Amino acid sequence: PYLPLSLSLFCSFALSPSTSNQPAPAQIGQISSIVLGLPSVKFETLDPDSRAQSQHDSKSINERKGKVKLGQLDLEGALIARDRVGIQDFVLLDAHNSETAFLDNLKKRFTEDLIYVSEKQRLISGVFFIVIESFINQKTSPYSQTYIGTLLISVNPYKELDIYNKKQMDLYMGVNFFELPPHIYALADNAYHTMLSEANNHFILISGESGAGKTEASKKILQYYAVSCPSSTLLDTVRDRMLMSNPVLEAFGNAKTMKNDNSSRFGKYMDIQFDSQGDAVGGHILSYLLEKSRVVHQNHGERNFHIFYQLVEGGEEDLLRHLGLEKDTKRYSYLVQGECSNVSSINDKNDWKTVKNALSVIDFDANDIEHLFGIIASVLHLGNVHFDGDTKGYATLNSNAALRWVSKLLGVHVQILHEALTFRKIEAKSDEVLSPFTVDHAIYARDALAKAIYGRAFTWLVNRINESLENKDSNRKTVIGLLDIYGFEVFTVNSFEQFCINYCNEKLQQLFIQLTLKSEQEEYEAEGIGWEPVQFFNNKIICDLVEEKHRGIISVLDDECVRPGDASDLTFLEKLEEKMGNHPHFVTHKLADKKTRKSLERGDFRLLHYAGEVTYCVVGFIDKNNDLLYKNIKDVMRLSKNPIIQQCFPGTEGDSRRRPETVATQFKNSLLQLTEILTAKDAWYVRCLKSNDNKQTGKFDEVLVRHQVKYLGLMEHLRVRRAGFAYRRRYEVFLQRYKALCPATWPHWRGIPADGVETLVQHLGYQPDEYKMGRTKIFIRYARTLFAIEDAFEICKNELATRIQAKYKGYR
Ligand code: AOV
Ligand code: MG
Repeated sequence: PYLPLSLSLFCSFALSPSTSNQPAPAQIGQISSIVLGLPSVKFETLDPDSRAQSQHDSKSINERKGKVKLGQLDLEGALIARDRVGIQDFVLLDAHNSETAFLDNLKKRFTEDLIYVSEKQRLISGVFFIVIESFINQKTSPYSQTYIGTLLISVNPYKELDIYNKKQMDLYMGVNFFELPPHIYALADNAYHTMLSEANNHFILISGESGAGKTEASKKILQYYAVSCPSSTLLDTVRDRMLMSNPVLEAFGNAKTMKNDNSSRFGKYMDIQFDSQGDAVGGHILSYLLEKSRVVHQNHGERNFHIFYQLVEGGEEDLLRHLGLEKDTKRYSYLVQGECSNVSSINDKNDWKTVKNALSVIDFDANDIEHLFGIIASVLHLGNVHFDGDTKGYATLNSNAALRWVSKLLGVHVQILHEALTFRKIEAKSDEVLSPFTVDHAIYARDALAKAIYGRAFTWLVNRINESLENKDSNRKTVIGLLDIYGFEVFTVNSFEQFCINYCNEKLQQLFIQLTLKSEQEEYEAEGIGWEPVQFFNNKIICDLVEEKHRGIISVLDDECVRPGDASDLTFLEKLEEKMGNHPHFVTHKLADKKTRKSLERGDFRLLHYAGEVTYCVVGFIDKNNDLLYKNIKDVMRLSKNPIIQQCFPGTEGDSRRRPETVATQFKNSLLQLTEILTAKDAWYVRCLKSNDNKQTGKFDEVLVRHQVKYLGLMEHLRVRRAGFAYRRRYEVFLQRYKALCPATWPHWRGIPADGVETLVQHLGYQPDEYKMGRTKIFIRYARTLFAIEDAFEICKNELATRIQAKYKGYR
């Protein structure tokens, strides 16, 4: 409905003046020369007493030169400083295609606590233009974007930097990406303003390996929106809830691993919804495959999910008594396997307070909290249910105390629970037969129940948070989606969980390649632009290896999961060997050459991922993929008096005769949906790099960073960016916007639009290397070129406005 109005507004505004109002070419030249000089050094010209003072980049410069003044371009000083602090816009690196220059620059900046580097090719266009363009130029393919998404690189400093505060937020608010040093706030702010002006949806893809800083980056972005978007009392509630969802989900979904003390063990995609005024009005979270196995087993040096320790360490005495818990994590079997309950970087007591407070902000009442922590405590008690073998080797309960607590907290009858954990119910014709469990079977059933309870409670929690973030107002909303998922990880022993996590990272890398390297180059080709292709490693081959229908690893695994008879982890491995044979990214002990064989066990398979080799141990693949819970245990849970458990185990579950989808297939499908969600939006990328493997402050491990730069495809991205075009527009759209800048195209161009554009850019004095004429679009190489023409357009518009105002003055 607003489109015709905007169109007519624009037309009446732009079409009324005469041609004499255009800025002369000299004026445009002047503007472009100012702009041309600035991109890499502009920040160095800021006033040390105002904006620049709190900037790290500018601080170093001020210390060095001490005489930089606002508006004065002290180029010499800026360049000296630039040598020391590196270049913030990596597209402008002098020794462009060199990986070493790229790394040197990262290191130089890292040493100065400048952890961000970005490209500054993106421009924000006026709203009228965008509205008209979306009217004329409907998107035809999901990848046909006007810009490749902007990319920000960050290197984990492993120390608190004083660059995340209100003062810094204020500094970046509404400022063009060009104008200040790169920062996560700059990216957040530009995504926000582009979303507002273009009235479309965006997403920020945060990627990098485990411990690289993705979760921290996503929190900073969310905080930025919470603090800097316009505010009203009502919306403050939504905003607080959005912010507070973070500590809650981290408590339940993060854990200490060998890579990261606060490692995300689930994937998270969060839509932040904004109304047309730019107010954050709601949110929605999608969660991906929680690593449930951690509930019952942790490797040495790792912990269970934070919430268990927070509850035991921080829980109030009354609460603990009510839950039957003791204030000692060592008393719980599910918490002691990693032998590292206490971690110096984690304060469970304080975190408990934060989580409790957060839950109340999210609108959890006392009942919710009682039932939720009842479940958490029941898992701990369940871990302490131990079994002995009777004379026939069947499982008997070692002591009833723990089981009684489980039954109390879950609101199920103790005897029925006891039976479900020690017998399996087999339905034979019209009869039911109870078959006793061996000790191993009973342990398996107990652990399966603990995982199911925790996993389902986690899903319930996400749904409950979503209810509290929901915006029921049906007004038009646009969203910025934030994706923070578990990063690529390689441990000493890698299992089904790492397989899923690393597959997910392959998919995200594939998306990045599709959206930046591939479609970009394909567009140049389609438009007939002379283009020297930039070669890159396309990891589609690995994605296919994992997910292809009937042939991929997941498909082979699923087949083995349903095959009656002797199916086992080892037969799964044999099937893989048959199917994958000589795939270049797959190897096993049997298939390997003599040299490689030494590093592989017989039960392993190795994948050559985009980010490196990972050896997976097949033990547990079938079980974890099936994720079975005995029917009688489900039946018991359905009788629970705990309202959360009732919702988690609905009566209707299992009614269908169809076999439920396996874990890997569900995950594959959810990633497919995620890709669809993302490709319908405009992209912004944060690529997080890990500075070293020891979480050490200030250490820049060149080998490690170089490896990440390589596998993330950053050099290839840079090459496409340098040789490519910052901006492209269909001829008719470009002409429509800028025609007032040339007498020959104003007020109407009678010929074909491409000729009109050629005439226009000739008039503006564009040099041949600045642009290319494609089949349907003009391609402009440098952002600065467009920056100049935009400035000229602004001047032109302002002059017109002044004239119109002068003309109609006195009419009232
Ligand atoms: P991740 O999300 O990428 O790993 P995190 O965001 O949890 O990694 O970062 C790991 C740790 O690095 C944090 O706990 C901080 O100590 C430190 N860190 C990261 N970014 C910053 C920053 N900008 N400033 C200061 N310290 C930082 V994983 O969730 O494991 O893939 O599954
Ligand atoms: Mg994380």
